[in-house]
Amino acid sequence: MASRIDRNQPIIVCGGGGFIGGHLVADFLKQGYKNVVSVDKKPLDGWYQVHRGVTNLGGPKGDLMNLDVCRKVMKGRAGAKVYQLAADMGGMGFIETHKAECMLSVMINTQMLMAAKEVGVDRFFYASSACVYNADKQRNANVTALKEEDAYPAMPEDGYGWEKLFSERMCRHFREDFGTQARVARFHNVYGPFGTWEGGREKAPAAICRKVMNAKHTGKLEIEIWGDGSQTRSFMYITDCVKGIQAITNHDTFVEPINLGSSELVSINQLVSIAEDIAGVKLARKYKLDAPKGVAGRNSDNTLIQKVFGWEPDTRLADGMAKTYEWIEGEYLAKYGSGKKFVEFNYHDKGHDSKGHGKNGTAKKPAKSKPAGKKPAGKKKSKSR
Ligand code: NAD
Ligand code: GDC
Repeated sequence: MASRIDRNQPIIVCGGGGFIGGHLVADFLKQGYKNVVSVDKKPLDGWYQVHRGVTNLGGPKGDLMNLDVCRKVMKGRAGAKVYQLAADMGGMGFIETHKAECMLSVMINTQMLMAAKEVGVDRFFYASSACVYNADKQRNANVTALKEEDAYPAMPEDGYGWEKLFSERMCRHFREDFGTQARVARFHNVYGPFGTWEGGREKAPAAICRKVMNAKHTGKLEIEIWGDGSQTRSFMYITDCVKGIQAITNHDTFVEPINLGSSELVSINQLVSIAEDIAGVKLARKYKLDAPKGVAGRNSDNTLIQKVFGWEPDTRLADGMAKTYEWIEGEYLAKYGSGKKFVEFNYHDKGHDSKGHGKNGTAKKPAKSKPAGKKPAGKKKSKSR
């Protein structure tokens, strides 16, 4: 059972200047939604995608750490669908070194829930994470895929995972106590074009693409891999994520947190091989054993999403990585040319990445407005970071 489709219904995407939010906005425009609001604390020139035909609230007008801003965003938008993706987050290099900043995202979640409750919304979607799962279930690279019940007893990822688990509970209690129709998905590592690929917040798929292309373009045919490369993950392509978010949000009766992730388990070494094949290079591998590693193994058990939705994310990793590599290469070449100027980010250097900017220059050059539903730009057109 899915809620009625009304293309005049207000759609509010919090974190719309970010990776997943930007794609979600694009998808609503493609479907013909007329009343879409995209909110992000970054000024518009820092957004990955800025879409025409949308109310774009960036900078201080989009800073959801401020309750007044949350209320202004919701004002006059009773009956909206709210997609809460705004968070201060990143890959392992960021979340292991910025625990307090990750936990402060609780303010965004709390205040957006309060503002949504005050006006009355149709749905409140919350983007949780596989980082909520109990660490004891992820101690082996040959991991048993995580089922939804494996979040308890609670022993999530320190900092970021605790915040996500707490905010999941808050969604539940707002639903039970106040009737706010909250829905929660636990994303497993999402990748694709128009996401962070440098600066310290990037996750493994984008980082590995960048490192491989940097080796290729500089001719220094080696790669530094964090950990020993045997750690395993599953990676979900962005289009699958966007589809899943909407299915979960629109469901009338299924309200519990649910996995949204691929079940194609790979080691980080295999991920590197995929990127090497795309680039047509073979690199000498150096392993940095003291780098942030996170859990030894993590995979998504998709039994529940298959049962309830008759579907699961299914883009093959090699296909999604080829599209991701192509987009990042366009960005990389536009910014660094031959790649000789590129300096790898040091994840211990907190001063640099708290704004998502790396050593390679602070000015992100974002894409100008892209028409709704336009495919991610290729090498020449895209200017986003
Ligand atoms: P992202 O960093 O690209 O996007 C998040 C956006 O939130 C950023 O643009 C940021 O500027 C914005 N933001 C931060 N603080 C804000 C504030 N105070 N007010 C308004 N906007 C603010 O990240 P993403 O990959 O698009 O992730 C979206 C959501 O999905 C996040 O909640 C994240 O925790 C969750 N998630 C993502 C992944 C993944 O692999 N990408 C995995 C699990 C969960
Ligand atoms: O950063 P991430 O993709 O996050 O890292 C996956 C694995 O890849 C880690 O073991 C990491 O050490 C390894 N790795 C090897 N080299 C590199 O250059 C690199 N950069 C990065 N980033 N990793 C490298 C993520 C969280 C997210 C989110 C998802 C949910 O954890 O960071 O915020 O919530 O999980 O699934 P990962 O998968 O550990």
